[in-house]
Amino acid sequence: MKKSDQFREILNEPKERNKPIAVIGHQNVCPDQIASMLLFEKFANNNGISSENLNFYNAIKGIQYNSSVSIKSLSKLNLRDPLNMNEEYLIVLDTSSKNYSGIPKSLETNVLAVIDHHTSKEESADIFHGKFEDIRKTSCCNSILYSYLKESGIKINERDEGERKLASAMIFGLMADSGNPLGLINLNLPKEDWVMLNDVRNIYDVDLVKNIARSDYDISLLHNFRNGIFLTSSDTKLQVYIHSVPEDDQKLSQMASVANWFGGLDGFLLISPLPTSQSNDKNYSLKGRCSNYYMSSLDLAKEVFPNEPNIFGRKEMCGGYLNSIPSHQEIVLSLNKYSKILLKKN
Ligand SMILES: [Mn+2]
Repeated sequence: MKKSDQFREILNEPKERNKPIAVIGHQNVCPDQIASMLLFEKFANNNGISSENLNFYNAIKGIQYNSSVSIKSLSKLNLRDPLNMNEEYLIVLDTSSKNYSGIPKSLETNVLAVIDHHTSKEESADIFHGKFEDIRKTSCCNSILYSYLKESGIKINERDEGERKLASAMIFGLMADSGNPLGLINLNLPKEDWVMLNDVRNIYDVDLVKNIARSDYDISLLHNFRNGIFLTSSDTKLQVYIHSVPEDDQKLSQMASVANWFGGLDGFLLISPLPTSQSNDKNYSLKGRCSNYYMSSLDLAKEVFPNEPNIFGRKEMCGGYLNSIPSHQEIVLSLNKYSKILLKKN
């Protein structure tokens, strides 16, 4: 039985009982999640579930990308606070983590389906389980949702403006989640992503994507790197940059992404001193990025800073705080060590 058929079957109960379905993503809404929600809505509509019976939730604790805001404004999605959730049926998209989704504890057993592309997590009490689970190692979640539409013969209508915006959101989600604006030509992309990309590449609005991208893919941010120290591995493209002055948190995130993308790096760690107002025992802010399909920015950060307990994140992106930083020599040694692990995997 096809995944799309299994998923359709799961939706039958709320459909027949005419009950609302809560659709939840992860906190710090990202472009991929918005595209995934919109694709779910399209799939549900095509299967006799009206949008009035779909409630979308998102715990917005911060902004992951400027583009999330722009992508959200493309759609009519009304994102509610998960604290107000009370539906009998829940669909979780783009995360498998209870904490990261922010849903109330009392509703955890109401999960019908979990669809996610973050596969690295080990089994723990924090992981969602539902009657239907589709966790695949794709670059973005919206490619998985798109595969259900494709299997069901549901097309994106290029003559419809809303659908062109949807295609733009899908493309932007892939760009952001594949860790690179060049995600669109990344040969390591899994099959689902290629299929989606190939189907919508003539539909999405190039100018729109270009405009949205401008804020997050601003190459002039590279000028901010004039006042620090770069430490680099000898045999692969891994780099640590130690900035000399405190910066606004979102600026740091964008700097890390831009350096990683435009520097053509596999992995990049940016360390910046915290402003004295923010630092207690924590003295530095850390941002990690990677665009190599076979590595994890979180693993890299843990290799370079083995004794720091406050580093969190995932494959493409991690962050956290450091109490102290090792000597430059030690950092380079760690980078070289991780390079060797990486070379073996590749
Ligand atoms: Mn995603």
